[in-house]
Amino acid sequence: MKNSYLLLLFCTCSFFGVANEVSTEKTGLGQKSLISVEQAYIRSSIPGTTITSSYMIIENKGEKTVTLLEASSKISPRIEIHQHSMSDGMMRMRQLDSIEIKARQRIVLQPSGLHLMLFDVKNPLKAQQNVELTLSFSHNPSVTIQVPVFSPLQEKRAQEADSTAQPAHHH
Ligand SMILES: [Cu+2]
Repeated sequence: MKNSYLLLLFCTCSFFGVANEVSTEKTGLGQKSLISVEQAYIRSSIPGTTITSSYMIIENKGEKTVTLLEASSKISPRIEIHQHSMSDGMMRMRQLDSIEIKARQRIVLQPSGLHLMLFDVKNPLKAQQNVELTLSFSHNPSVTIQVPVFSPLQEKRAQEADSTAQPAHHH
């Protein structure tokens, strides 16, 4: 029980749902982005740890499949795409190489599901802070967004405010 509790602390599941409407979007090189990112947030750091996670909704507004290849930020030298799943009653996660987003599809990164895992975050992330995050895609320009850092309470409130986006619950 203690091990699984620690895992949950690092990476999910205690809070469900997705966050608020803030997020801005800009693209490079004048090429039009067909990707929209909404409700992005990063969890504030748990004291004494250097790992945290980020959640958002990524929508492909185009007519072609786009693949999320990578996420990067100055605050972390290593950001991985992860997927959670239940296995033998335990929440586990594995790394994915990429996420395919089909035409007109919305991909939801949320606790207990897909998420970005940020490693080696040297300076603790505090609520009220914004973090610049760049998402790299195939067949689409990179998207750079300003992602707010949420405290557990803010995350909970955002989830309550957005009851339409309930993920599947696991018991
Ligand atoms: Cu993870």
